[in-house]
Amino acid sequence: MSEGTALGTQLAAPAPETSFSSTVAARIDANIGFIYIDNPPVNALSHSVRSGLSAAVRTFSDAPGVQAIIVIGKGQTFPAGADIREFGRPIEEPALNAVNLSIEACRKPVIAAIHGTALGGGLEIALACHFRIALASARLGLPEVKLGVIPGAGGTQRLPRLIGIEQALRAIATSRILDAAEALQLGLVDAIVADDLHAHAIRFAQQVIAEGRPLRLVRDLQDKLAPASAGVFDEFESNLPARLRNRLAATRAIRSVRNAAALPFDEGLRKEREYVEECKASPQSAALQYVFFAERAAFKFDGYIAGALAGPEPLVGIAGAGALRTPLAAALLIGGCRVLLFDQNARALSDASSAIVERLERLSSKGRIASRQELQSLTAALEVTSEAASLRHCTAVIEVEPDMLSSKSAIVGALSALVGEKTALITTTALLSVDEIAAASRRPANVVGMHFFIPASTMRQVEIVRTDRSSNLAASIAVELSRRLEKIPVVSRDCDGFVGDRTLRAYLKEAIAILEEGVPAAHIDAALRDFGMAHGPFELCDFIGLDLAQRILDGRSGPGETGTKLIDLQRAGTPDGMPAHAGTSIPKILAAAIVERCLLAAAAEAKRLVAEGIVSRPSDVDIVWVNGLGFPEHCGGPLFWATQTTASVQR
Ligand code: T1G
Repeated sequence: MSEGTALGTQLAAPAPETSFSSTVAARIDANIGFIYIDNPPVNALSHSVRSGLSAAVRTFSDAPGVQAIIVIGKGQTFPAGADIREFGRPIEEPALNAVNLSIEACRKPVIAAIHGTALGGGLEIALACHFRIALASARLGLPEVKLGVIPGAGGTQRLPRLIGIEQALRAIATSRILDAAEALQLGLVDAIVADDLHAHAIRFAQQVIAEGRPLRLVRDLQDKLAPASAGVFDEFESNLPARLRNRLAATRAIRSVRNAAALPFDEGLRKEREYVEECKASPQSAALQYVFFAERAAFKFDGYIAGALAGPEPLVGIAGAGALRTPLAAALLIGGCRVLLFDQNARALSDASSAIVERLERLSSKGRIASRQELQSLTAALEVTSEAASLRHCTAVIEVEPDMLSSKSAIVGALSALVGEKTALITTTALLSVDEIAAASRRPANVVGMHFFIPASTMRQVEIVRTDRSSNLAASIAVELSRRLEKIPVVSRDCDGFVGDRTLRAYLKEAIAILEEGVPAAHIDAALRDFGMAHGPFELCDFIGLDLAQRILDGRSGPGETGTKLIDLQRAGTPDGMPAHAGTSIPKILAAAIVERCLLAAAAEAKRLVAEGIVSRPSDVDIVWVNGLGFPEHCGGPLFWATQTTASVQR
């Protein structure tokens, strides 16, 4: 099979399909048995899929006319993993492991035809097959560690046998997803095809039959398991990224891959199962699965209009000269939007346009943009204008003026006279009242806020701030733009600090209170960092800049008489004169008390936000902390964490 060639095969009229369960059907086409998995939206491997797949393989295995079997997903993807919604329940037989062992033991070639995202248990099915072909656009991975578990159907034993120990460690312990080209290069798939997966799968199967190719059982492959020294695993574990350092599932994934090199296959499989059960019972897996569903729930709000971002390439205007202009324009272009850059000053417009193209070129050199051709098409989607009237064609116009009420009100007021009746007019304020900015608009219903957490280029969180008059359409457009920007939106009403800064304020005030009781800032930072926060509270103030941190702390009313001056704290250093943020070890009981006080203060403020209707669900606050404020994902967020600790959140 030559990959990438468009080799069509005219199919005879297909034979009727036979149902093996509510989500698995099969049919015989000439000498090939097709098994279709049809469990939208992602072909998750719920019980009906496992039982239907098992029955179909057994049937075709015994069918005399069938010489090869093809497993293929209907809809958007090959199975994307176990059904996470079944995790909390006892496994109904057949377990996926058993299904995979039956596929592997089949005496006829079983071929996985992969498109979309073959993830988790889906990839494990493909690994149990004798051959694998994939569409060039497919992605493959074992991201179970993101859910606090490890691959539990042979992935940690079979993947290393196909791609080697070190590549398998990266894929499993850090949930690294491979594109089809890399999968081919590593030997994870046998061929990739440009299109028409169905026809190519038939062609591949006929070749295997014609050549009498011996079945390739991954479990029997040993050559890539070259004895890996213990140092490889220890070094890999010590170099895990910070977010995985305290992650039980990452350590168990490494241990299970280590077993692949050290133990017989069936023994390694048995140990893998033990680790899965241990991880499933851990609080971390509960928290990570909570975050998984919370992030998806956040995209929906009462009144959400699906498809609000009209068309595949919506035109998004950007107006204003703030620092957000370049990264936002580049991200919108990469997200498939056309961008209309507006500036009345021709020179400023030219400079801004050049800055955006340079950023795209930098991203391209880092591999974020796949090819020169894609870079050219992204650059071509950037339009510039000094004619304000051109903005009326935009689905959304985003102002990126510096965060001052005068400049934001002026630009929103001016733009509101220009944009179309259904255009979302988005203000990117971090600290100002969206209500007040919208008051300057002739069309307040069009106005919503988008607060990007800094650095905007890396933080996944964005707050969509609705005023009482924001239309559902404007809010829905902003949510859909978040998806194009690969960000997680949380829809908030307007209040001082929205969701993140308001709860961060409570957290910082508690940290300052502890400092004023005589605990050094370095101790407070160390306690929260050891808990898993990306930064301690005072480190965070340094990271975002003391000026912004002070404005967050003071709120919209500005510095009160009793307001603490962070700059004074910094100048004073810590009471015992230690350099702030020095490495330090503090008594565990003190560290626990510091963590509890600071996080319970944030949790209490989060409960007030929910009670006031600022957000529609508690999990929205949690994912703002996880994706915007560096809270450890495997603890779920301050509210989830508070319900898991013994302490009461009542304050
Ligand atoms: N189980 C149940 N529901 C799932 C699901 C899953 N595995 N994956 C997605 N959904 C739901 C999701 O909640 C949403 O529902 C809808 O599908 C669309 O998802 C045995 C134990 C596949 C890349 O970790 O990464 O296999 O909100 O909005 O952006 O060893 O979903 O519409 O009601 O994310 O196109 C391993 C998790 C599982 C993959 C698609 N697999 N999913 O992204 O859509 S553990 C994963 C994803 C496992 C084995 C182990 C993404 C996606 P609703 P979406 P998307």
